Amino acid sequence: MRVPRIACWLAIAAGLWTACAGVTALAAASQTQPRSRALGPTPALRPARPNIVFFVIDELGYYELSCMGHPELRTPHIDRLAAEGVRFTQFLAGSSVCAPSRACLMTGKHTGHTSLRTNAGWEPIRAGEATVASVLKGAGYVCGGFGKWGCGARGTSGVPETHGFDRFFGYYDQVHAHTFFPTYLICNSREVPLAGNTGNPRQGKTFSQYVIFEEARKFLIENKDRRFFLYLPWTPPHGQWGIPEDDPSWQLYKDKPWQAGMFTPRDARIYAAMVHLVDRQVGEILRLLEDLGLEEKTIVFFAGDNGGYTYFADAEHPAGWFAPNVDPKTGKRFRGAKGNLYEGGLRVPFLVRWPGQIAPGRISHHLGYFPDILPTLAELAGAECPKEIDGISIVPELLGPDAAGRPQAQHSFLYWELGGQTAVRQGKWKAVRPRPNAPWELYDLDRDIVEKHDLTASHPEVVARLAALADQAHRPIEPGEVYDQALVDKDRTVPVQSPWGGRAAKKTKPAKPKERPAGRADAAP
Ligand SMILES: [Ca+2]
Repeated sequence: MRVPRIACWLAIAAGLWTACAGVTALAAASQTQPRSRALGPTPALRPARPNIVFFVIDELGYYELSCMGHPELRTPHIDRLAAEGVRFTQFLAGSSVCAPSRACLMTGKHTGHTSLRTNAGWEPIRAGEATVASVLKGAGYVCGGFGKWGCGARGTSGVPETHGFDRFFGYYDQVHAHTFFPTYLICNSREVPLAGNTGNPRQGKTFSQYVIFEEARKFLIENKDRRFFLYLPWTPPHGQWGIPEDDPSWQLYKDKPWQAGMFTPRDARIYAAMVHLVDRQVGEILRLLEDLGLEEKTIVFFAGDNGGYTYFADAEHPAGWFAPNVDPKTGKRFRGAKGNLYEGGLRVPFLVRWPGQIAPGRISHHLGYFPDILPTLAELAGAECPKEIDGISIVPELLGPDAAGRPQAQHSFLYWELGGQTAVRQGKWKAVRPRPNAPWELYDLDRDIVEKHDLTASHPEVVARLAALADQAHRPIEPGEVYDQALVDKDRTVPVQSPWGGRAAKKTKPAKPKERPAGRADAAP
C-alpha cells in the first residue's frame, strides 16, 4: 500500500519561508530517507523568495547543447546557464512524451498517480488539482505561462487559468501546437487571431514563437516589481518545421548541405535553426533580467520535456540526424528515445541558475525527476506544499544543505508508466517492462548506462522488489472533465500533414482515456 509521507514545516522566525519535502515511501523500499531536520535554515543563510523563470523546451535532447559537445547545434546562451549554474546529469522527465511529462511537472505526481497519462494532447487534469502555478499564486506570485500547455484543452477542467495562471498565452491542445503558423493562438481560453496565416502549417505571415516570446517579454516587464513565476514551455524545435525566411537563425543553417526531413528536405536545417532560435530567445530573457536588475533575484530553470527522438534518421544517422541521445565525446547512446521508458526517453537537459545562491559550473548527479519541481518551487517561494504528491524538493541539492537547513532527501524509488510500458528506478537499478505482459528487464545503470545487459537472471530478488514497487505505485486514472466537446475539437482541427495524426479530434471520452499502444512513436508529440 502506498503511504505518502510529507515533511513540511514553517520557519516562523523568517515569516516567509516554508520548506516542504514531499516523499512517497514504501515499506518495501530498501533505501532509507534522510530525515529533514525540524528546524529551518538560519535567517542569515536563508535566501529571499526569488522570481522563478522556468523554460521547458519541447523535444530538446540531452546532447543537443553545444556545451555537451554537439558538433552542429549552437546554444551559447543555454551553455551560459550551465556555466553559471548547475547542470544535472540524471534529472529525468516525468514521462517520455509531452503531455504526461508536463502533468508530472505541474502537479508533482508521477504517472502512476497523474490524472493525465496519455499523449492525446487534449486530456485535462482535474478541476481543483494543485499545480505549480496554483501553489505559487497562493504565496503571492503572479503567474504567467507562454507556450504549449498540454494539460487540458479549452473547454475542459484542465485549462491553465483555472490552475493558478493569471495569464497563459499560446497553445492549449498539443495538436494545435503542431503548426508554427496557426490562424489563432489562445490567451486564457480566448482566441487571439494571428494576422496573415491561412492554415498552411509551415508557412504564414505570423510566426507563433515570435508572438509567444513577445507576450512573455511583456509579462516579465509588466511584473518586474512583483514576485513572478514565468513558465516558458516553448514549442520549437518540435512540430511541423517552418520558420520565417529572414529569421537570423535560419540564415545560419539554410545553406547547410543537409537534405533530411519528415515533411520536406529542409526539416533538419529548420530544426537546427529552431534550436538556435530558442537559444537566442533564452539569451534575450536573460538579458532582460539583467537590464531590469532582477538577475540575482531570479532563479532560472531550463529543461527538455522528454527524451530526444530519432528525427530524420537515415542509414548514415541511425540515431537521428542530430543524435540527441548519443554522447558526442564517447559515442555511447542512451537506449531508446522519446516514446519509450529506456533512458533515451527520459534523459533531458536540466540546468538551474541563481547568481549568488547556486555555485557556478557545478555538475550534479542527484537522481530526480519532474514530480520534484512542484515541491522545489513551493519551497523556494515559501508556499504551502500539497500533500498528495510524489516529488521531493531539491532545494538542498541546489543551494546546499546549510542554506536549506537539511541534507538532500533521496527518492526511495522513481516510477513511470506509459501506454502499458512500465519502469522503476531505485538507485542504480532500473527495471523496465517494455510492453504490458512482457517480462521485466533489469539494468545496472552505474555500469550499463546504455541498458544492454539484462540482469534479471542473476538478480531475481531485485526484479521482484522493483516489480512490487511498480504494482503499488500504479493507481487507476481519475481523469479530468470535458465541458465543451466542440471547443476541444475546434483547436485540434488544424492542418496536419504528418505521421502524428489527421485533421480532426478523436472524440474519445475522458471517462475512459485511451492509452496508446506500447512501443509506438508519439501520437501527438
Ligand atoms: Ca515533447
